[in-house]
Amino acid sequence: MTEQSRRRFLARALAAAGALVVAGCERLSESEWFPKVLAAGEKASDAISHLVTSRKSRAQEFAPKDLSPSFRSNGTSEPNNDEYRALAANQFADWRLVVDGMVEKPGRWSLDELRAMPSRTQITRHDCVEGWSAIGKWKGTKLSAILDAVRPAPGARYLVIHCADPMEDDGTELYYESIDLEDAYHPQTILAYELNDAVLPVPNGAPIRLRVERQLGYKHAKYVMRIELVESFAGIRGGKGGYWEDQGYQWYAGI
Ligand SMILES: Nc1nc2c(c(=O)[nH]1)N[C@H]1C(S)=C(S)[C@@H](COP(=O)(O)O)O[C@H]1N2
Ligand SMILES: [Mo]
Repeated sequence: MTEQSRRRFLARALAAAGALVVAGCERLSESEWFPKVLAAGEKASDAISHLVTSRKSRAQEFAPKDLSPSFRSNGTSEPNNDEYRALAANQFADWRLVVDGMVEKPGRWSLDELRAMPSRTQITRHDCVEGWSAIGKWKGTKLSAILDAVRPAPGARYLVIHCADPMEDDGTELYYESIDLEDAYHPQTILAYELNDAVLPVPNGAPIRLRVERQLGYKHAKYVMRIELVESFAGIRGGKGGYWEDQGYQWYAGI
């Protein structure tokens, strides 16, 4: 390489790195938990390099010795909903997961059918914005397997996850969440039916709850009833893609 071409190469590399850092910083300022990462002593340079490779990377996994003594419940611990109570009374034998919207082949699955599909088991840390974390072992159906079965239609971009639990005493405002197709196909994204080697308890979201491990606690929808594929959130509840997002939380809650 001549000195001139070496300089041109360096200039281009620096410009590219600068753009990445700027992109990373935008994400940093949007991310509510970033101060927590700094507080935990992670070097900023590590955080930035993690951010720029982030969407395909995996969340950290842990060993059995790291498991929290118990996994607390947060938010709803028992949905105040007659339909849900009837399903729970029967160990969810009559519950069906409905997957519809922008798909070529809408589907319905019983809990036994979900248990027979490709699964993944992972020990991960759950981080809630309220300032607590817990490490738990989750087993569940790979969401990618469900998507392979329903075949998203061209134009489908998001999965809206509709839950059973009302957030108001009058029974309205059911909890809901959403993720994009990239996170839905991610290998660690599962519909969990087991926690710590036992049937998923009601306080933690029975019969199934989403685990989307690179994101914060509120994205991990419990009491999942229906998954709807959509092109945008327009016309869906507050239009921001989730119960907490409608109150101002970030839609993308992680790295
Ligand atoms: N349906 C539903 N999903 C939910 C919630 C909720 O209230 N209802 N709370 C969220 C929040 S803020 C957190 S931190 C986790 C808590 O999960 P856990 O009860 O298993 O600890 O669930 C998330 N998913
Ligand atoms: Mo949370």
